[in-house]
Formats: sequence, structure tokens, C-alpha cells
Amino acid sequence: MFWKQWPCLIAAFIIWFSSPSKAWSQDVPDTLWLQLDEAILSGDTMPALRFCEAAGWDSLNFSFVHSVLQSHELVVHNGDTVNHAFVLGVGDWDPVSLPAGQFTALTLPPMETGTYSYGLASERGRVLGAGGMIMVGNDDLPHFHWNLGDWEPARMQTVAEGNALDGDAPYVPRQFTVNDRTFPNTSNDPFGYVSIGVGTSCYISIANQGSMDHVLHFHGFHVEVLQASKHPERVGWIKDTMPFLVGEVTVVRLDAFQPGMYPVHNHNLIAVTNAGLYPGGMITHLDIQP
Ligand SMILES: [Cu+2]
Repeated sequence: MFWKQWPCLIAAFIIWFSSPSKAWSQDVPDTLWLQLDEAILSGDTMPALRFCEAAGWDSLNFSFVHSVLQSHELVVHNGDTVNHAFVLGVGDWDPVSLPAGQFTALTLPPMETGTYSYGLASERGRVLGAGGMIMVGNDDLPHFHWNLGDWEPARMQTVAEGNALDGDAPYVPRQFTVNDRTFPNTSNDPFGYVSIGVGTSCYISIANQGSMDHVLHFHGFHVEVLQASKHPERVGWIKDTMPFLVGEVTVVRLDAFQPGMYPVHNHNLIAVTNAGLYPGGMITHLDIQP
């Protein structure tokens, strides 16, 4: 009888309404697949390395959440044609060799509350863009993340062909990304597009995995710095503009006291273009619903 199902339905609704939505996060994987393929960004096609959740190609690096102070067995498949080493932005981490074409088991160590980057040790790995973020703790609020990147297709082609870069050559990237997306595609990113209700708060983790420093300007709000891996003196500061050195990982807290749509954008004008066309690149929005 239908009425006999009511207790189950009521319980289901209570669970549904009381569980926070986790759309902004992905769980720690058991296997990461390092893959070599092509990425297309705003009309440019370029060779790219990515850490993917599955054996199929995905042009978006896989970033994930993990519990505080828990180790985790992670298998990494190196699908590139050359050997690599897995690096983790944790103090005493020694790079783990990833022989080409093989599965390698490694252990993510217990990590304190904070956000960490992971990636590859080599120039090839960094230039071709294999790198994600691990959010540990800070899970009492929605937690978005912005993995920042900059891309010069000719340089990527050089590295993909097995050649070293000319260290004296000027670096003129054509594309600038948040979570491997250029604006306006940043608006379709469930992990980076901040969408919360007025009167609520969220965390935003920001990692600069590009080859140049970046600076972001928040409209509408000042955010509180909870972590700044290369600027520890900034913890506790409340700011609307902040720089991120190459390799820096930052966590901020946003208290959304007013509704509206507010841009967050790179303050370097070249970084808000797609292949020179404005607007593009590192622009996303804070969508604060009334
Ligand atoms: Cu601005």
C-alpha cells in the first residue's frame, strides 16, 4: 500500500534536505590516469598532459577533497611516453617515480587542514599542465577551487616533441585558465563558479600552477586569507585583491553579505583575454542569490 511507504519517503526527504550538497567537490580517487592528448582553448589547439579520474581523456585536471590526517593509497598510471615523478605540495614529500606506461602505487600522507597542489616534477609535466588540487578539511562550508594556468601553445609543442625550452625566450601565453577553462566557460564550472545564498559563506582554494605570477581582484567582497603558502604573513588579512606567486596555494573565506553577480578577474589585462581578445581568460563570478 502506498501509505505504508510514507515513513520511507519522509525519511528520504529529511536526509535530502539535511545533507549539504557536495556539487563543488569530488572525492579522493583510487586511481589517477596521467594522459597525453590535446586541449582546445578558445580556438588554440595544444598538446596537453592531464591527471584524469578515468582512463578516457579529459582536458580538465582532477581535483579532489580528502579527510584531515588520513593517509590514502593512490595508484597513478603514467600514460605519457616518458618517465615522470609525482610531486605533492607537502613539506617533506619526496617525488615518486612514475615509469612510462606503468601503474605506480603511492601513499598520500596524512595532511593537516589546508589545500595542497599535486603535479609532475619535470618541465615537460609543468608546461603541458598536469596538476590538480587536494582540499583537506575546510568542509563545514561549500568549498570551491580555482586551479590557475597560463598557456603558450608553441612552447607546449616544443616540450611535447621532447625538446627543452629556451630559458631566455620571452614568455607570452595566449590563454589563461581557471580549472582549465577560459571565460566564459568558467561560468559552466561546478567546482569554480561560486554560487551560494546571501547570508552564507564558502571557502575558495586558489592554486597558481602556471608559469607566471597572477593577481585576482574580487568585486563586491573582501575575503579573509586562511592560507597563503608563499605569504604566511597574510593569514588573517581581509582583502579584495591578492597576488599568487608561481606555485602558491591559498585558501580564502567569503562571507556573502549581499546578493548579486560579482566578477572576480585577473588584474593583469593580458590575462583576461583569449588569444588577445577581451573579455576572456581568468574571469569568473560570485553568484550570490537573494
Ligand atoms: Cu576588478
